[in-house]
Amino acid sequence: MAAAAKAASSAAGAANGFVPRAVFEVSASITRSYFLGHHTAALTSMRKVLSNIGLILECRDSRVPLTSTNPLLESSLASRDRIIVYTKSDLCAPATSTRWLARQQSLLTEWHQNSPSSGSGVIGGRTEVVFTDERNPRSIQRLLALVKERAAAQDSLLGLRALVVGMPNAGKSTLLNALRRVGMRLPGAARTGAQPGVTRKLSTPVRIVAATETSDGAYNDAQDVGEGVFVVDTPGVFVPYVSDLESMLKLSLVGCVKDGLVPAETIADYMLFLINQRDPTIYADLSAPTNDVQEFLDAVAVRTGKLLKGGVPAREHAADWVVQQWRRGHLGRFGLDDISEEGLKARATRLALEQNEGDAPLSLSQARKREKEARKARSLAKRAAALDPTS
Ligand SMILES: Nc1nc2c(ncn2[C@@H]2O[C@H](COP(=O)(O)OP(=O)(O)OP(=O)(O)O)[C@@H](O)[C@H]2O)c(=O)[nH]1
Ligand SMILES: [Mg+2]
Repeated sequence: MAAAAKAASSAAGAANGFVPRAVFEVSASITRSYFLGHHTAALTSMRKVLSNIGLILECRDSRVPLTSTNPLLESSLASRDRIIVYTKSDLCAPATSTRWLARQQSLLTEWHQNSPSSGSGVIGGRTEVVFTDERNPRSIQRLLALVKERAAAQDSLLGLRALVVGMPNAGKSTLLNALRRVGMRLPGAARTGAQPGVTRKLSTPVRIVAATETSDGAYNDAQDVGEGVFVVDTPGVFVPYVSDLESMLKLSLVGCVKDGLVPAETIADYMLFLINQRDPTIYADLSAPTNDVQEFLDAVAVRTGKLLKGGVPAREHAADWVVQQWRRGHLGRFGLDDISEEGLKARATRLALEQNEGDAPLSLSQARKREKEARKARSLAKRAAALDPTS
């Protein structure tokens, strides 16, 4: 038996009696704000160009379709038609789950169309939902077909300008490049990267669909899209304050906030908790099933040679590495939000309650105030702990 298979089988054996944690305990003091200068500047620039924009392509990470909603973007850009693009669909389910993905798509479409509190920001026009995987040209073609439809419906000689928006690291620039690659057979025009904050400014318009009429008077397409379709890339914009702790963990795990803001070990622990609820044999090559993150990270560090002087496991390094592995789909491909009928119902009830209780999205100054208060409480708690001789 090969070593990996042997390890997997022994871990599966060990997993037989393994009971995963039912709840994830986390300190309420983790940072829940990540609103940077360029996020505010981006919103201002978007509002300035909005009069020339006919369509919003709002990107959300398909692993967190509900949690990666940004009410700030919703309200700032609410006057335009939009298509909600659930990016990275290859990471939210195994490649064989095409039926499951189709069901998710129809549930989310229904959710956006029927629920006023769904976070679809209901705009003047229709809200369509598309799942994309940048490496699957078919998924990009489906989106392009919808975009062309919108361009033809707007019937402008100048064509259509679309703004691609979303949370940091949602895959906006990658989507723009994929649309250009499939729509124009041209190489990418935008810089992309695995960390949030790669795009810092609005881009110049990038062509993704050719003009209907070519320079020699011939016609390119059955649909009249005038001068064609152009897309403007934008920097990712985070929400001013995340009131729900688990949402902050989810957004950190998918890479929407800068690594380090929430400690790497906490994110790795949350990932471990989620994997354990599915199938602890997913990490059989790295560790025996465990609910103890330190034990897990020590095993990962030993297995991958991440050791400090004297052979001490480099836990933080191991935590960073193992989270990257999950983000690349090497430790299971699954979503973090519950997109079942019951899950969506529960979400709608919660949103309605929050709105009734006045816990609606915070304004920027409210959010700053709340973060300042939280920081003050954290430092007071630290000082009190340092003074307490029993601690
Ligand atoms: N697996 C997978 N990875 C993707 C997909 N789309 C984007 N990514 C990855 O996600 C990361 C972020 O992509 P970007 O396009 O830079 O994200 P962004 O939204 O422009 O990020 P900011 O400009 O920083 O806000 C990169 O590592 C991409 O390779 C996808 O469909 N599948
Ligand atoms: Mg970008």
